Amino acid sequence: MYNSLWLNYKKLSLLDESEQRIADILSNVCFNSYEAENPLCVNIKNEIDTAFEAFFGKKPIFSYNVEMTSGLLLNIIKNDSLLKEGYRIFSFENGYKIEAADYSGLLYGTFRFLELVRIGKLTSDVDETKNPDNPLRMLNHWDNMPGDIERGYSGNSFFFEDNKMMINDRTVMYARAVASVGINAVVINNVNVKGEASYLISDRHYSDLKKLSDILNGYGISLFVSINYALPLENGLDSADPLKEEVANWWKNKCEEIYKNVPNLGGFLVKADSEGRPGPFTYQRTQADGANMLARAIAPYGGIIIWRCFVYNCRQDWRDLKTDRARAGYDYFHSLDGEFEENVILQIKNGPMDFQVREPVSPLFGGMEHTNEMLEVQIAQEYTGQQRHVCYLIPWFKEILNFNTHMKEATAADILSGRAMGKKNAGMAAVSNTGDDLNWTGHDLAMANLYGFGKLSYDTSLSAEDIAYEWARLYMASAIGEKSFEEIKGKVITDTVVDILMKSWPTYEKYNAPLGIGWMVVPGIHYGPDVDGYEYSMWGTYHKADCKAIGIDRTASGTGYATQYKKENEDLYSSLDTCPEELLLFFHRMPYNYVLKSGKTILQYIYDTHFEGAEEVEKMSASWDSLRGMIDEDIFERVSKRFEHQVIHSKEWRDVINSYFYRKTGIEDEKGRKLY
Ligand code: GCW
Repeated sequence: MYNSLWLNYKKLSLLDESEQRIADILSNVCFNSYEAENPLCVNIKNEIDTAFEAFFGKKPIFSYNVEMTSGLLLNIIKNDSLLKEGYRIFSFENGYKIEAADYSGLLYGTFRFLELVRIGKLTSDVDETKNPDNPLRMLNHWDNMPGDIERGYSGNSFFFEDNKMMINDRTVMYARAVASVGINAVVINNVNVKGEASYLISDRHYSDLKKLSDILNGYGISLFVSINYALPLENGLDSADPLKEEVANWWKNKCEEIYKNVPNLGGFLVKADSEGRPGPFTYQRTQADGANMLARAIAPYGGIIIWRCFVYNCRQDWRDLKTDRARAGYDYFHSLDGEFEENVILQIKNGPMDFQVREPVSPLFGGMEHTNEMLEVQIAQEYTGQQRHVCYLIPWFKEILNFNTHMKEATAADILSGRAMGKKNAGMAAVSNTGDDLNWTGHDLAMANLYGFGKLSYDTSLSAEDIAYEWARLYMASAIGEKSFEEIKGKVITDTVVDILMKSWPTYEKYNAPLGIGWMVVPGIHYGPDVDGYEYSMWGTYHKADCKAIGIDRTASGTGYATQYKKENEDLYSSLDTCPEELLLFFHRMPYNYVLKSGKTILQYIYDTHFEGAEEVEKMSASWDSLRGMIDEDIFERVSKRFEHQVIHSKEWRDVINSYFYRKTGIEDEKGRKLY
């Protein structure tokens, strides 16, 4: 059982004349440049049929490749303003047109058109032209072939079960939904490639891969797989040394075999030399040696190697006070700038650590002028409440995109879109938050991250608020049935949901690890507070709190991490006057009595934000309660249950963190609130 996400079409109310006019116009559709054999064309037509049947109670009359002067007209055209996968939607006297330079663009235009109908924005002067900002807009699924999902918080995999692939109607629903927000590439298996997953690229699974790839291609999506770097070792070779000819040849043959069977495969995603995964370091080779060897093998087929920069020593001795894990990505990759093949893209996590609630943007953005780069964010909320706490991440992604790297004054968005360096292999990837739960994302409000990531990766200029509004309107306010938006108090619904979403990340941050320090989670599961959980471990994630101070000096006089940025940013972070306070403890070791700009000491700030955070969750929960009876009952109940938990769990966070610092310092809360 699964729902249709934000494609949950319902009959439209058609209350007034203008709505009736739209319905009349849309009863005729003319699809020019229609190719009956092209799956994209067939799917575009099906999308229109499905939606219009739901909206108006009947399918439209379709005509193909004829001159028509009214109705909805779809057309492939060539002009300067429409680029690859772009579209234009506009009205004319007797109808609407959707134009694009290719069929993917036409599909995106169609989905957007259907959204405009549903959110009441199909006005008579509509004119929307969009070209995607990012060439690759990708989801990374960490699904394991037995069916579980690494860091999965919404059930099991819908791609795999019992070491087999699953391809069914849910696969199609998935493809439709993610395509509708602009996703054009997916990796279906976990980057930790083990067991049967090593053999995903083998005879055992080729025919299923081909089948899946065909389905996805029909929605403009290319299929990628994660691979095991040491695969030659499992196939009779005694080495995976990237500079050995026999290894390179093995991969060449492998790629030939793969592409014979799955001709449209997008390429490979590789996690090498990280957290126990094999890689070129075993053979004293560089990350570029490894990536390039694979890149050459896959290049003849147009394939791409997406090589992750999440490389660090995960067996650090906590007594080693010099090594700073935050430095690792840059230290390993920076000197390789310009050495990667054109079909290699480095996939870089947004921050130097690991998806914490707050981190600076990785210095690799802006640190490698001659290398293809893409961003990796995580909408699976591993460290941000695991889809049990509401945490809408798009406002944060916006901050990341807007970060000025000071490399040619390019923002992160300029770089990962490829436009700053004139690259065509670039983009954004998100570790997916989907599973086989009925609502796909466990928490219904977590669905806004899936929708939002897609929308943002297509158009990085969208605001987090607008995205939240449109999602809330589609998923909750437009999906209740035949009543009009006004009648169902649609504005109350969308205002309430948007307000909750927009507050959720700042609130989560308040009761989590303070001021950019990160990592105060229960080791392994990464859920719930455990301030010292990782403090004496080998993972390199230390806050170093004692009775006087907390934080890491990462300036030039400390670990030197800050020096990995361009000078302007190094200065920004290194000076206490300019370092953004939310990152203070990431960059500086500070005494608890240091006074912040607000006039509060760090300690009092910690107490205050943790009390506030927990209070804000209660308020969000109450505001959700106010929607009882107004929205779909199942959605309402599911979210209410999650809020019940979040209210309790945010207090747990509050009390554990506050008590920790109270006990370290012995200093009372100025406001006399209960500390333990
Ligand atoms: O965040 C960490 C996770 C691991 C994950 C790793 C990675 C897939 O805890 O579960 O492994 O990052 O990104 O490779």
